[in-house]
Parts: sequence; C-alpha cells; structure tokens
Amino acid sequence: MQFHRKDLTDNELVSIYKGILLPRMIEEKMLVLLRQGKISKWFSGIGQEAIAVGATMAMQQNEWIMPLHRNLGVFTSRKMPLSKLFMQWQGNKEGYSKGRERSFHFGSKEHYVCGMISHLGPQMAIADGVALAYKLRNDEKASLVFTGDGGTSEGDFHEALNIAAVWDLPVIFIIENNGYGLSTPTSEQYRCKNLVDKAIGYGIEGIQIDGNNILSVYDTIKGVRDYCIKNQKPYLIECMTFRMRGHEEASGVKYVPPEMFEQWGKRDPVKNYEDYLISESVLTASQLENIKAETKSYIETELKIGSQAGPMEVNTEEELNDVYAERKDTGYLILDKSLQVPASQIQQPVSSIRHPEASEKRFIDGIKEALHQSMIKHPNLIIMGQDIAEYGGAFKITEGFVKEFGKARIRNTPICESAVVGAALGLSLEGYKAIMEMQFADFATVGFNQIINNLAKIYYRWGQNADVVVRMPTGGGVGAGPFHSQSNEAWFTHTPGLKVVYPSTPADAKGLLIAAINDPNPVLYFEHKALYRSVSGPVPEEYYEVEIGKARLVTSGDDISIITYGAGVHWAMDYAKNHPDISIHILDLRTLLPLDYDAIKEAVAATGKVLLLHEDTLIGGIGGEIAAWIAENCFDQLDAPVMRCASLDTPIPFNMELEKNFMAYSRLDEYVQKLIGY
Ligand SMILES: Cc1ncc(C[n+]2csc(CCOP(=O)(O)OP(=O)(O)O)c2C)c(N)n1
Repeated sequence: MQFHRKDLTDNELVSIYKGILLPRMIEEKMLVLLRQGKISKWFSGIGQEAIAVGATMAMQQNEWIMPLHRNLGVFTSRKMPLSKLFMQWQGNKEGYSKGRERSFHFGSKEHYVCGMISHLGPQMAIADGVALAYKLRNDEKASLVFTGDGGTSEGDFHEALNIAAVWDLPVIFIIENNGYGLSTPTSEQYRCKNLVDKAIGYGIEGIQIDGNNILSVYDTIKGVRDYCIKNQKPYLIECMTFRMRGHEEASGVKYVPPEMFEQWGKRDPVKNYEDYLISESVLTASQLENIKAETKSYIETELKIGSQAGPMEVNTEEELNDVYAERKDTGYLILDKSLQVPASQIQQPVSSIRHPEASEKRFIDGIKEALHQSMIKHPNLIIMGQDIAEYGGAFKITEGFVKEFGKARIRNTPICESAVVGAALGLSLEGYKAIMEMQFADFATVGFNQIINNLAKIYYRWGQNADVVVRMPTGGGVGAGPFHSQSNEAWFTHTPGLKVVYPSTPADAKGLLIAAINDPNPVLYFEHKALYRSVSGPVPEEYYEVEIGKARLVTSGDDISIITYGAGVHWAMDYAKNHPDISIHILDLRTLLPLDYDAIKEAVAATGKVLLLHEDTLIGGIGGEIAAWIAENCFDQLDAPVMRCASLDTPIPFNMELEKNFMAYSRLDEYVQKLIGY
C-alpha cells in the first residue's frame, strides 16, 4: 500500500493514527463484550475504519455527517465520550437516545452527527437538506453522507444524488464498497463496472479510491470538500474496501470465499498505516505500543464509567411527552391589528368570529394567504414542490411567489418525493422551516418512508425536531380516479410523532396552515381539492392561527351528532339544511392527530346519538378509532350504537357515477335515518 503524506506533519500523521486505532480497539473490546452478552447487536466496521475516520477528520467539526451502521470512526473522530456511547449501545437511559434506539441509530446536534434509520438510503437526502441550508446562507461548508454498496440500489440513492446535482448542493456522497450487502455480493447488486460510474449519469464528478488507505481517504476528501464548497456542487466517492467480519456478529461469513479474507487481510488499514509510520520513522515500535497502551487504558476507564449506569427507570409520562417537540413561542391568534390574544384565552373558535376586516374568500385563497404571510413572517421558510415556482403549482396556489420571494425559497423539485421530504428534514437540522407541496396527497406513498420513519420519529429518538409541513391536496368528487383522489389521512394518524390537520373552511384553512408552519413538529396538512374553489367564507386579513388539536362546533342540535371533518362538514351542513325537521349537532374535528376528546365528549353528550362521517373508506378509517374511544369513555351517554358512514371499501373509481356511489355522502341519509329510528 502506497502512502503519500504530502504536507502532513509528523504530529498530524500520529493524530491520524490515534484516530484510526481507537475504533479498531473499541471494536475488539466490543466483540468480547458481545460474547459476554453485555451488548446485543454489533455491526463490525473492522477493516473499513480508514473511511469513516479519514472522512470525518477531513471535514470541519461543525459540518454535518450522516453515518451508517459501520461508521464507529465517525463517532469517535467527533470525540463523543466513549462512556456515553457505551451506554447508548447498552440501551441505557444515559445514552444518546435515552434507551430508545439501538447501536448507531441516533444523532447528536452537539457533534453535528445525524444518525441513521434502519432503512439506510434515507440518510442521503438529509445531507441534501443540510447542504441546501449551507448554500442558502452562503456558508463555506459541505455535508457528508455514507452509503454501502447495497444502499446504492435503493431509490433514495438515486433521488438524493439527483437533487444534489440539480440544485448544485455541496454534498459529499461516500460509497463504502465492501463487497457485500448482508450476503449479497456486488455482482448481484449492480451491473455497472464501478459504482462511481453512476456519477456520470447525474452529471456530477466522481472518483474511486482505495478505502483502506487512510491518507488517501483523508487527502481526497479534503480536496473534494474544497471542490464542493468552491464550485457549489456535489461529488461521489467510491471507497474500495472489504468487510472483514459478518454482516453483524450473529450472521457469520460462510458465504464469503476464505481467500478474500486472506487477500484483504494483507490490506488491513491499521496495520499498513502502522508499518508506514515505522518505515518513515514517524513512530518507533515502542512509541506505537505506548499509544496502544494509552488507548486501551482510555477504553477501559470509559467502559467502567459506562457500566455504572443504573437500571432503566421507565417513566410513561416522559415517554409520551418526548414524542413531540414543545413549541417555544407563545402562539398567537391575531384578531385585530391592535389586539394580540394568546391562543389559550380565546374562547370562541376564530373561524366563527365575524372579524370586521374579514373578507369573503375561497378555500384556496385561505391557503395561499397563509403561505404568503408565513413567507414574510419567517425568512427561514422554504417551500419545495413540483412545478411550484414559475408555473405556480398544479393548483396555482403559489402563483406569483417566485417573483416575490425568489427561486431560492420557492423551489421547483424533480419528481423525487422521498428525497424532498428528506431534504426538508435536513433543513430542520440547520434551523430552517420547510413546506413540501405533494402535488397530490396520493404521491405521499413515494415519500412515505421519510415521513413515517424519519420525520415522525426523529424527535423521540434523539431530540432533533422536524420542522416540516407536508401539504396534501386530497380527496375525490373531482372524477380523477384511484391515484388522484384518495383519502389517505388515516395512514398518518396511526403514526405517533406526526400531527394531522384537515380544515373545512377558508378561515380554518388559513389559520391551521399558519399554526402548522409555526409548529416545530411535522404536520400533514390535508387540503381537500374539491373545496378549493367551491367553498367561500369570511377570512380575516390578519396573520392568525387556529389552534391545532381544537375541534369546531359547527351547529348545535338535539337529535343526533355528526362528527366529521373536511368535505364531510359540508355534507353534514347540506344535509341539515335539507332536513330542517332534524336537529343536528355538527362537530368539525379540524385536527385528526391529536384529536379533541373534550369536544367529542360534548358532541356525544349533546344528543346521545353519534354518527361518524368521513370520505375515507370504512375499515381502518379514523371513524373507527373515535367510535372505540366513545364506547370506552362515553358509554353511559349513548342512546344508540355509534355509527360510521364512510366511503366504500374499494379504491376510488374514475367514472363520476361510480365515484358518487363510492362516496360516503350517498349513504348519509340511510345512516341518519337508522340512527334517528334507533
Ligand atoms: C430498506 C432496507 N432493506 C433491507 C434492510 C436489511 N439490511 C440491513 S443492512 C443490509 C445490507 C446493507 O448493505 P450495504 O449497503 O452494502 O452496507 P454494509 O452493511 O455492507 O455496510 C440489509 C440488506 C434494511 N435495513 N433496510
């Protein structure tokens, strides 16, 4: 192995040696502890340390790195205390994730390390978002993210590289090509000659290097970092290496030809570097031994501290409290230019307040106004979505925005939903707020993993919030067929960590969107397409919020209660208007996660007969959840079984007659009559 020190001093060479030795020696110790049953799972990076260590040392301490499961060297090179890391690996409360996450699935803001989720590829787009923040601020920084050879087959790899290329982002993408993805050899993973060849397809630069040569890794990444910052472009680096142990310790290595170990054993990154340092007279053999002894003693001391952590004290309240980030500002509803009233003191729902300066607006205008006022209010707010810039978006909601706010903040995206959600999260890491417009709520399926597993869980996992709103143009009634009309809110209400809001009036559309943007948590904002231009109402001119988690009483009544949201509110109102003989109590939920249980309770108490109405299909819809809650908590108030009127359990069809039949509305009268007659 040829080492080239270039202008590195002896001290720097030694410091690099200490850097690569530490993860090697920690791992050797971990393997012992694993055999003793003191840690549960271990993904060894033995043989690959030069990549994580060399890369981290080449970056500035305050530049974000997104490591994977074999990158202990990132964590040690960022000088995370080993005692705390050890507590993390043991699942202890004093670890980096309060015992909620395993091995390297955590991050630390203090160390600018963003931990992985198991799914591997989603790491990559987060690096895009961080780099976008650097770019927007003109920071001279780059982000760096790792993937294995297996991970390059994921769509996330493609999307993240594509976005970084199209947006000219300073991201360093590192592929650790270690020959296998679990048991799958590279010959069954990809067909191109080298993975770095993929750079050409994205129109970016790339290089393949010896990943076992720490000086080569260090020097390359230093140079690439300069390139990325200076040219404002991404770069792909393929580091050739080998996984010297099994995928994880329990999985064995039977599928690897033994001669590979022999061959790559000769290329061990630590041993080769040691030989080089001795041959260059940078260190003597005894100095080397001294460094090893010091490292061993450091590890032993830290492990001792790490082992002293007490047993896990389970605190359910703390667990529940840590699912959502707390909002730091007070949260205002602004009703009047001169009057600012804290949300908690407002007795009336804002949408029922006849504000002197409220003018009649359409639902879509309420959304547009919320976005517009929020862009002014938050200079750190970025909107991303397909065709949202010059074109103004599929529904023209952001028309004119690019002129006013510029293309840096109103960002057209390639058709890369997953990476855009990931990039939105990356922006959060750097203190930005992001809104992503899903062109249609249906397309959230291709960004699903990032929403469900990254946005929703990151705060609970390691305290990093995801300040992201995903706008979801949803619903049917427009003859658009199975992939442009779905009601998919229930996919998200089942996920702790998300908030789900769903306005039905123009005033709520505005106030809830502003509240969603001000909320530090990920919010799925459902906007019903059929309401965009068909529903109008008074919308205060001011910048105001409608509190998330508070339902709205639409009308009080004595005969039956209809609990609903979105288009269902208009169906219920319509029905009530056409049936003046029935006194209907209508509750508009406005937020589906968290639910307003007090308001639901009041609605049950008002009539004792409850109908849950939604456009979503029946099985697994939010109506079932609410019905169960009512049965458990309001049983003695009920005079009839709780009923659900939902859309047919079929995909939503295209033909208008079929769609009409599909819709819950077509069965509303039947259910109301059933309930009344009970
Ligand atoms: C989406 C997804 N599919 C499958 C897995 C299971 N899995 C975990 S690691 C791994 C192999 C990854 O290979 P590679 O990207 O080459 O990284 P390496 O483990 O070799 O470092 C697999 C298949 C997973 N975690 N996530």
